[in-house]
Amino acid sequence: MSADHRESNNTGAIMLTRAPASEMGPEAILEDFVRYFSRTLGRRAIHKASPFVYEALVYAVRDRLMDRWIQSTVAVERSYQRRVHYLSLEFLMGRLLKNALLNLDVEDKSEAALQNFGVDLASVFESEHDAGLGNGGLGRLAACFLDSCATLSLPVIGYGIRYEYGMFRQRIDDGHQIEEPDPWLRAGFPWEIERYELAQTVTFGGRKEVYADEHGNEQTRWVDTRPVLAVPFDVPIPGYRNGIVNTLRLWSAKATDEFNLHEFNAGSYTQAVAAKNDAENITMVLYPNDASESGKGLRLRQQYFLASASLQDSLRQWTERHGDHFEHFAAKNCYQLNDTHPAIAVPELMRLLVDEHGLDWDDAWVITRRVMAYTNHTLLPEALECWSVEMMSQMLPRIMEIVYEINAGFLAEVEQCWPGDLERVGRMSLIQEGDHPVVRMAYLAIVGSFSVNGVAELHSRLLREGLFRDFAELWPEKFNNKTNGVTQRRWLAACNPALSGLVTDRIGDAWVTDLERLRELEPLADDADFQQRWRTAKLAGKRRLAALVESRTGIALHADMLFDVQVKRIHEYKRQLLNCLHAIHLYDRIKRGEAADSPPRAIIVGGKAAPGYFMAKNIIKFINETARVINADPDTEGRLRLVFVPDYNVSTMEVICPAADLSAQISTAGKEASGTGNMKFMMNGAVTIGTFDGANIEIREAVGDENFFLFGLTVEEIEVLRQSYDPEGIIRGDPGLLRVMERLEHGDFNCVEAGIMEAILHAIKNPHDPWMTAADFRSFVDTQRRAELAYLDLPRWTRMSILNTAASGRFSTDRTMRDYNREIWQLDPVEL
Ligand code: 26Q
Repeated sequence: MSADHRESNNTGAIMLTRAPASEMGPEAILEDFVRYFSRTLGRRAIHKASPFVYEALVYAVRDRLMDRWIQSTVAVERSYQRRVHYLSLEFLMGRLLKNALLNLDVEDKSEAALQNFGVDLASVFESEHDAGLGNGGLGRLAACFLDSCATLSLPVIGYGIRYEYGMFRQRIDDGHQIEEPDPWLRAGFPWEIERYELAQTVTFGGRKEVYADEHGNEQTRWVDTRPVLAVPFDVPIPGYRNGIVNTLRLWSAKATDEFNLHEFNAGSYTQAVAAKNDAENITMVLYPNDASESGKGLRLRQQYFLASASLQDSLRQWTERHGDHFEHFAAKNCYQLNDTHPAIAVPELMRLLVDEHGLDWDDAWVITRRVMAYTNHTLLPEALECWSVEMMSQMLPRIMEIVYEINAGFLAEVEQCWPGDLERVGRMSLIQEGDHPVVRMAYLAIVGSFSVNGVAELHSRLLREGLFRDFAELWPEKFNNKTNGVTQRRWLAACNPALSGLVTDRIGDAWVTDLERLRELEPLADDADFQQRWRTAKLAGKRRLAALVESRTGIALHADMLFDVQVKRIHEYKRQLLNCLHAIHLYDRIKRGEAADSPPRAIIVGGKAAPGYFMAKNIIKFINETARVINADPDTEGRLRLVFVPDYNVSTMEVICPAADLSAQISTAGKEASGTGNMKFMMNGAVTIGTFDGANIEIREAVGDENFFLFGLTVEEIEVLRQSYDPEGIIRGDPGLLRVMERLEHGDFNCVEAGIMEAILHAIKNPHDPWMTAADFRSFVDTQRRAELAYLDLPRWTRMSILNTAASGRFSTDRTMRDYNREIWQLDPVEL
């Protein structure tokens, strides 16, 4: 090994500063691949269906990341630069191989290497299991952020949980959603590296004991605590062709040896084993975002486990260098909290600084408030996290004590600002009093941080004016907006070879790291030859989706149909119900012989319902029953299809988004924080039919009103109408909606199961329907009509499609990360 690969440190160890570099040529990749396949994995038969082909290729690719990974890590350590720790309970990574090959620029070489065995790379990609460590938008956003930070050379480390079971897999059985576990680690996860030597201990429970220290001073300590070991598994995050590899560090829970021994010595072997299970259960399963799951103790344990392990890990790195001197800590560290899920990091950092590192409360509080930053992802008041004081006191007594102390100091600040305003003090308290007092985690996050951001302009404004109004009045400077984005490396370059190939052919490939360059497509929007190629590329995407739909549902779609797509988690506020009512309306038109001038249309819906969300599961059943009737009616042949795509996930979206013509973003105004699927569709040339909500507004601004189908009430109109909302009156006054309701009541789409149709009908007719589905029906139907007429005019539609892609530059997470960096993080790029 050459001398520049090593150096000694003060422990006498020889430190590797770089791993031996692996060659990037096809021959070298081939050689490594074969060696891993035969010598490491011990397999002989190389064929298309072998899972070991995937595994051996990952090892060969990982070797090629390793050198850069070490160098990137060393560069950050050496330069002593400021870093960001992105704390998130979810990282919805999906598959990693294709993106790693793209970012390393070795896709063609790997393809060539495998060709020697008659194995095509595409089938190897398909054999990779999704890393489904997230529910939806929030989790996928974290994954896109990591890709962009690595590409921008920003020193950001992701901290998350290595769940044994990711997001459940969805099966549709007789129209119902059935959840199945996702044992994604069963065949191993070849990207990760276990770093047992960096394990941390996280402690739960315990009680306070007062004792006298060596000077006779009264001190407190915590005894009878239950320790759990947090073992990190590192996943490499390569930047796009820039030599940077960042880290995603996922924590896994293991019972500690002391713990077991303690129980064992007390004579209870079975209790010791049960306790081991208890500890290791912490990272067993990802919670599906679920109203019925809120308040569950295991979820709080997950949150604390992540927060404590991650903070300890970063404090370990600090004290290794600086000892217990924290003067410059806040200048060099920032923790971005992905929603309130990891917000318990606020009191935990206080505990670590005060109890473990001997700082004064006031010094520790100054530091904490300078390092924490909080991102909010929801406007639904019922979705704001609260934890019962009783549970927190039991599970984390010292943390609860610290929350009380933070609250006391904070309420004194409020009192000083608004003397005598007791109502305000009650409103703003971190503790909501009552029979069952709870800790309001969002307030804790706001009080304990220097930055609070929403994820789209409208959302951030509504946070300031509504949900967090009191706090925005107190600290206007804390509140800011960071509009979401998506990474174009995955969501255009990798998932849509036809369209991205065409784009690169015309304007070069600079858009891959500078998405605003897509604007250069604008002059081509009316170019007949380019339009023809554009349509051909879109058709390729549509054929691919048609094949996927046929294989999963047996339903055949034609690529010339208008692909009208709504995929996202199933939730009432997202109004999949409204979409289904429109499908029934179109069916009704066909049955009445009124639809002769409509283009053939495929309405494609997909998404998972939280297992305990009764109404969301009803909606899935309702869509499937409606689809069954529509698709079986010979009158709809070649004209209308309604499909529910089972098991919507990241890799399914990679097939869906290139195929969409129309992107349905139809949430009740003021309810969707941002949306990010809307951006993936736009980037791939879909036109949006959308409400005045979330990032739809910014999408419309970017592309222009003539290339966007806006419909529905605004936030203000919704709030006014709510006072006098009369859905039955609306139904009576709208012959189209009336016919749809009559068909439903008449049992045309009868769900045999009792209660489902009743629940659907009641939801629509309820004057207190929070989502006001009936209110937007007419506007939605009329706007859908405008959209289908536009689709019939091929040059016009193609122009709109091109202009949507061309205007999508703003919605790259590269831009989002630059915004975070400029206004919150202030990081310097890593220099190798
Ligand atoms: C709550 C309680 C118990 C267990 C889990 C949860 C839980 C889990 C996940 C609550 C919420 C989530 C996820 C929320 C989410 O994905 N929000 C979406 O975030 C996107 C990224 O900012 C936005 O674009 C979407 O508008 C927003 O809905």
